[in-house]
Amino acid sequence: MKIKGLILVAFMGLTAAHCGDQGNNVTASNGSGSSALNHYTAKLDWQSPLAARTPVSAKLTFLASNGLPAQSVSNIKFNPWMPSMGHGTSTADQRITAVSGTSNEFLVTGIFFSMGGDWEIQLTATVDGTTDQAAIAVSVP
Ligand SMILES: [Cu+2]
Repeated sequence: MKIKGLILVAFMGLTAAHCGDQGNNVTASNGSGSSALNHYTAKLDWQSPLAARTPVSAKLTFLASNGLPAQSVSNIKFNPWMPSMGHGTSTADQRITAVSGTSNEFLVTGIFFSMGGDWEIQLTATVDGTTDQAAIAVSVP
């Protein structure tokens, strides 16, 4: 499932230039998504301006259905997917680490969008004992 449609990313040219295109006023598009069973809500806070072909990081926060912080979260799968084109991207450099002192916050580093456009993060996680999926829309400039 996770590697379905995975495309191999050409690593040439990965050190993409500073485009320096400040004129766009592009800000990180933070977002959230509810799980399919409404068992949890996942919120994404991008830690830096979103960009294609450059590793980016996000804080991922899980709330229980009552809006309170989830008490336990495990088995997180974080899969960037581009619905309009039916492909994912490399997740080889992704790392998910728990934010210490919390039960429901994680830092996801090394997220690599292989191209700009409309993506979604397809999440799977076991939250307070129940495994469920959520999707969070992401617009990558
Ligand atoms: Cu695409």
